[in-house]
Amino acid sequence: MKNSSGASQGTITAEPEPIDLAWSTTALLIIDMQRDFLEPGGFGETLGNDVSQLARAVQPIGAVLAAARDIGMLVVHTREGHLPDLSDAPPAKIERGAPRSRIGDPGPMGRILIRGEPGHDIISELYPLDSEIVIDKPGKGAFYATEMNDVLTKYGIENLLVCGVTTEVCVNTTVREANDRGYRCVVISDGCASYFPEFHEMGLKMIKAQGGIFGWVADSGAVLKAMQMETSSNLKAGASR
Ligand code: C5J
Repeated sequence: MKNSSGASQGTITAEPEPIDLAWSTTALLIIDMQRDFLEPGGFGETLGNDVSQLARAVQPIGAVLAAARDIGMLVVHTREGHLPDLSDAPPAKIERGAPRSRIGDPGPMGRILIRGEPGHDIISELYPLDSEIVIDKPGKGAFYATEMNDVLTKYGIENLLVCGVTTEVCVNTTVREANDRGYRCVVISDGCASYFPEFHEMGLKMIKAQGGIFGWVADSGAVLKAMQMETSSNLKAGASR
């Protein structure tokens, strides 16, 4: 479907209301689908979490990622982590709580939450293509101390399809700041997960409440339906990236 300026767009059935998105100004943003959060022995587990809670988001993200690749949509992956010398890790973050191991300590997947270690990498099912953008972030939000806004601006991005982990931490922090920066965010409900199912539910409710105070929420089926009405040739023909 084309909008009034001739750009390919789709309508996503979302809450609190449907939203029309032009695909050429939309990016898929996949937050922190890293081994450190999803696999035993990583950062998430050292905090006492049941990491199996996050597995349910992998298949829905994989389906949307495949559709995004098919239509040539910009894909951005993020990874939370720190430099090996921990110079970008505030003591307040490292010292917090009583985890089994702290950030920077050795673990079965290398040093916990450290860039370049196996645990910091993205899970194999969602591994980025060389052509996709990977942004390393030291914080929970994807804009703090990163090149995120410059990258999105460079590609003319106005809308974000957001998924990843965890719903109430890195996804919510990122969406809140993206919203303040003027991006329309559609959060993919089943493409997000939390160690705490009730926080996942509330995290999504907080985004879509009050007329969509931070953005929209749609499930992967609704996003895929809107994207699959686009043909690869439509977007690829108009794409300059
Ligand atoms: C957390 C994240 N939960 N990616 N990080 O520490 O949500």
